[in-house]
Amino acid sequence: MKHLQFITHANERYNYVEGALLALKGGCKWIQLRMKDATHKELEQNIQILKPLCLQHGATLIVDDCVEIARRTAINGVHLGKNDMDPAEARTILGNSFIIGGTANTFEDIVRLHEKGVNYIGLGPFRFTTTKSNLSPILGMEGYKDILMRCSETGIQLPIVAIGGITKEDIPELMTCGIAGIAMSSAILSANDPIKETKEIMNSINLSVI
Ligand code: 3NM
Repeated sequence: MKHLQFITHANERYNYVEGALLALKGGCKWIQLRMKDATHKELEQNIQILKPLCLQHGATLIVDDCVEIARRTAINGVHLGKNDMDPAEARTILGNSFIIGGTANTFEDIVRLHEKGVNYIGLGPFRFTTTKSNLSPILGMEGYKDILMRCSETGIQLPIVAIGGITKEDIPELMTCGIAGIAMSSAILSANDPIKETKEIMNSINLSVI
């Protein structure tokens, strides 16, 4: 599992591809192309730009929600939210060589996604964020500790990535909960120097790995 996942978002300074490129230049090895309101054509155009860039930087590229586009563009995989395609159906379409991730907010979500054969879980939100609409209930540090404990008690070994309003300062304590990595968007894109911020985040995650 790569420890930092960058979630694309457009703001007043950067479009989706520019933001992703800054994260890649900062050493991030995992990009999730998330463009909630985009057409399939716009998504595919951005994939055509990002795919070679990710390859050059040795990074994994996955797309949010669109299983068919992941298959057709032969990127690394897809991330499925709660209202997206059933992960078991996605597995039938994509086979075992694609990565399939799933969004969870509770321990029960994780058990269900585990049974459906996802490769990793995005567990969140850690705190309030405006990057995603229709947020699930906020978990906070205690939520992660409790859910990760229950995973370990039941022997669920899926990599779990924390997401939602996370900043660099949260990383050391979050990593002690037993998560495999951190997914971030606005903390990187709103930093004065997103490349430097990404480097510092990567360092902080690496230092926290037990
Ligand atoms: N999913 P930021 S929170 C894409 O809770 C996404 O499942 C979430 O961006 C969840 O780091 C979120 O700017 C947004 O908060 C992550």
